[in-house]
Amino acid sequence: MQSQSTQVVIVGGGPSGLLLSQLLHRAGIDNVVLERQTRDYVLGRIRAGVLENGFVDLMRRAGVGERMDRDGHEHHGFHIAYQGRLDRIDLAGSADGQTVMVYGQTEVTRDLYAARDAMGGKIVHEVADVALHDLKTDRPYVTYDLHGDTHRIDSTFIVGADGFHGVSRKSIPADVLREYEKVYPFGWLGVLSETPPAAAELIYAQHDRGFALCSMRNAKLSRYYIQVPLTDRAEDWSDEAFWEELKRRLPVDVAEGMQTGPSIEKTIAPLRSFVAEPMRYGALFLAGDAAHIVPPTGAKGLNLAASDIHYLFEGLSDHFLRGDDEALEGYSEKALARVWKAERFSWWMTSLLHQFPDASPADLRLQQADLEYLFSSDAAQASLAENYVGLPY
Ligand code: RFL
Ligand code: PHB
Repeated sequence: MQSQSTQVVIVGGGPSGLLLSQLLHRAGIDNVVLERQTRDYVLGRIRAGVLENGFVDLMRRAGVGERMDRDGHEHHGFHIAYQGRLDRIDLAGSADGQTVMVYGQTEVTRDLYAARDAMGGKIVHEVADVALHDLKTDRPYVTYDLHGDTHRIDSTFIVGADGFHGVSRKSIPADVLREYEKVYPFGWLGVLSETPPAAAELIYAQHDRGFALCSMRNAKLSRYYIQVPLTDRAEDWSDEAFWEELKRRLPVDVAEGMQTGPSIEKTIAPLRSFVAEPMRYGALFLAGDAAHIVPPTGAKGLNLAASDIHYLFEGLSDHFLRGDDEALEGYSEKALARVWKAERFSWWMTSLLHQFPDASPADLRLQQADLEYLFSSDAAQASLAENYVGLPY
């Protein structure tokens, strides 16, 4: 067994883990990131595309904002299409001038890896059988296998940033952990294509055939999603079938004007609302998808990971640099208060825009009234905008 020690072990080298690692390192706090996959695998995941201001600020604070500020696109609004109409949510006008940044999770992760490399950050890839030990003591440790050898790292704290399927949350005893879950009866089929975006701003479409979303990564790269039954398989959807179905769900002029091309990625993601409480167990702190999942409709998943990391970084730096544990003690409560509000928003936006297979005629009329209310009320639009740009930390 090979042993080492550090101040914080971070399980998971996705955006949450890497961002925390970078912030801690810059504050002089030693840490090691353990990642199950290869770097190429992590960078191959096409996920989030819309960043809140809070995330953007945190990237800058971590010294990794340069490429994002240069290549990211600030969006002042987005569209909602329904019943042949295309209405705009004016984010900047409704939410005190606040906007969002369109910059892909792949690029965020790439920038974070580059920054970690430049500072000599310790990231161990392809670890297997990660196990957390003695979490209720002040001498916790982590063991893992790497290429057949067993390793041990002793630390003061362990951060579980290992996503929904990670080992960290499962290390909290069942009689301590409370899990809240809502599974939706559909998924999103997503396609990435090297074509110009259908429109300058995102379009969320509510349609009798199901939800659709037109998003983008840059002027030459588009990202589209359509709601599909959970029984569908991505490989059964040809590119032609995807484009045809997408266009049927969009306003005619958008559909007629858009460019299509070969897909360079095509996957189906199930939709789920999930929260695990508490987000701390002894020396273990959960962050990001390890603790909570939102359906992607409000673009909140990665952004919630960022607010967790913000609170956790404050707590850990106060502990190590000032000997003050107040922020760390309050981490779970503070993070969860913001998490539940984002859960509410993502559930609401999902309910507003999707077709639910078991919806009654009354449900459909209520959904329609919700949309009509939204576009007849400045207050309702301001509420949507306030949540979309991100509630304050
Ligand atoms: P991740 O990205 O899942 O990273 C966790 C990492 O932990 C590793 N891991 C382990 N490592 C060691 N030992 C183990 N036992 C391990 N088990 C797992 C994994 O390999 C992985 O590298 O979680 P993190 O860092 O918390 O980041 C969360 C975000 O990835 C996620 O919330 C977003 O992608 C959600 N999301 C969106 N969020 C937004 O804010 N805006 C969006 O526009 C948006 N769009 C989306 C999305 C997610 C989507 N999918 C596919 C779920 C669109 C989609 C389609
Ligand atoms: C994306 O571009 O991948 C994206 C954008 C907005 C969402 C979800 C995903 O709500």
